Amino acid sequence: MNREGMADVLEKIALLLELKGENPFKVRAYRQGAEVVLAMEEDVVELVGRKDGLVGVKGIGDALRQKLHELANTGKLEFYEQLKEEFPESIFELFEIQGLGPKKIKALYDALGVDSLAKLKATCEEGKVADLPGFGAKTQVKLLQAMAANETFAGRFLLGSIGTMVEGMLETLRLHPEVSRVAVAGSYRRARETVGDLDFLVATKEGAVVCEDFTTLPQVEAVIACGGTKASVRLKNGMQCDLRAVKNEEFPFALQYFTGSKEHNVALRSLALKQGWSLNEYGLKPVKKGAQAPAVEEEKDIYQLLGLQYIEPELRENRGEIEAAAENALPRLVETMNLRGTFHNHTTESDGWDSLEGMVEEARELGLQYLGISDHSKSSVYARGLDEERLLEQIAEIGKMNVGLEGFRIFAGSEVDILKDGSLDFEDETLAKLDFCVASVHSVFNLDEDAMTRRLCRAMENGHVTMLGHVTGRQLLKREAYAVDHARIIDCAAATGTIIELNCSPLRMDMDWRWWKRARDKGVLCSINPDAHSRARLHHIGVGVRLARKGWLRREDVFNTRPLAEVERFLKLPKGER
Ligand code: DGT
Ligand code: CA
Ligand code: CA
Ligand code: ZN
Repeated sequence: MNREGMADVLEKIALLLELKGENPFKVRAYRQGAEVVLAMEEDVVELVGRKDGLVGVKGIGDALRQKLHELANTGKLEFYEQLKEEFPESIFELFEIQGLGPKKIKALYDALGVDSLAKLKATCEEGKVADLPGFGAKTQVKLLQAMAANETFAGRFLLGSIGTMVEGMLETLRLHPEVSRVAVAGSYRRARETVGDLDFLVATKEGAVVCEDFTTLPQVEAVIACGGTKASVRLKNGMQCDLRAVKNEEFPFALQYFTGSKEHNVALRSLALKQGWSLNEYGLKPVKKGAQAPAVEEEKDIYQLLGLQYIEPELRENRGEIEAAAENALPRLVETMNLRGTFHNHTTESDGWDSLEGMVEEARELGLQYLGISDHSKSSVYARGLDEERLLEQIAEIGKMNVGLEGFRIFAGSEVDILKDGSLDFEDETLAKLDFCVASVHSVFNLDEDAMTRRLCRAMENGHVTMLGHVTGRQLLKREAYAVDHARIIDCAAATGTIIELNCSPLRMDMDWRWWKRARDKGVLCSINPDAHSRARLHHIGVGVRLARKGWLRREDVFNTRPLAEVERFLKLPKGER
């Protein structure tokens, strides 16, 4: 059993225990175990196979260790098999529905025998869910909407969650002796926040061999098609995945074509036609007979011979990039290596899974110079939000820890709740004691657009609010954004000198990439924040950079590319003078 398989079993045990109403700490232990297994740097499969391999690993207690051991050695877990017997397999479908937690699922199951999506839908349509205590007509409508949303989202995956898998597949393909060039194209390469299918590309003389071997990769669950130039498979995580095998001289054209977007390609092809070239996925031909096509070895040669600057894949959405490239006016985009620190991170003080020490250790391993800690504030009770007293203790602890750190600084902050009227969860005198503050909405999502926009603007008008957190509260593939007027938010951020966060938790990617260019042009700074709830999730800053690039952001537009000394100076100044 591989790493993902083990984590999946632990995650499912957590769900079933929750459904049974078991002790929440026990539930949490399994969930955390799944996270640890996924994040471990060592070869966890090998470790688990050895008798004492996992002794002393943080987040994995004795009971969990024995269960993982059993899983690794027998491929099965008796405890899980018995637990599963108590429920039908289809019950897991219900956990995918927004607004349905274990408590509600249990009630539906006990009272109405709902044990699958199909049954839930039928039961809602019959109006029976409305009559159930604790549900009501409104909830019933919401559930129907959530099920409809699930159908529209079905089959897409989060960019931020598939990176390790994709890089692993690329790496294996690169090692193939018959392969000279490899790339992943499509929406993945363009850094769309969600990805439909994966489009791999190889240059080879032995297309049939490579296609055949591709279908035997460990990530593959089923083969859909396999021929001399193309293979199509379904991966274990449910994703569809194509491989196209082309000749070496076709590779740049295929890479350009299959990277897309379709809209970008259409515009590029019509530009080529105007210049006398017919461009497709195999090559470039003169429209008039007799003309000679120039040599193309790399993808960038195609742009160059059309008189364009090279257009980074993230920008290829036909949103002005071709016109800018023609005028030599493309921005030089921010890069991961430009980041010097990051803000908006949680610890075990609120709902994070790692201690302050652990988070700092990871940030230093990432090569950062500073880390902003912002645990939740008191109104976020579900997340064990800090009250004033606990916040002051945390500030003191951070202060003490900073003394011992060389060349690194922890910034003490708070992710302060924006209350319904736009006031904040802490008084100004408390906020004044912080190095920085992220203000976010975590409740009352159902205001109309104008009221929600005024609420966010009022928060930004507070002189202590350094940044606005996850602007729309969206959860990709799960929960729609709440209504906000982005243009007004950006204007207000510009007027008040408030930074806007690019929350790069894979589920969020919020503010959306389509708005960043406008923000940048109004002089609003972006902070690429992982909203990390564990040390492993600090690594999401990398995918955050890709979304920032997609939003046309340069190094100078991203606050956390600034070195520590500059950030310290910035945070000390009053908002209006920065
Ligand atoms: P996805 O998979 O839905 O996340 O989005 P993409 O962009 O990866 O789309 P996909 O996989 O259907 O196709 C990959 C690329 O191939 C696409 O970005 C552009 C190119 N392509 C596909 N169909 C067409 C087409 O009809 N016309 C043109 N010009 N390009 C196409
Ligand atoms: Ca695709
Ligand atoms: Ca495709
Ligand atoms: Zn938040």
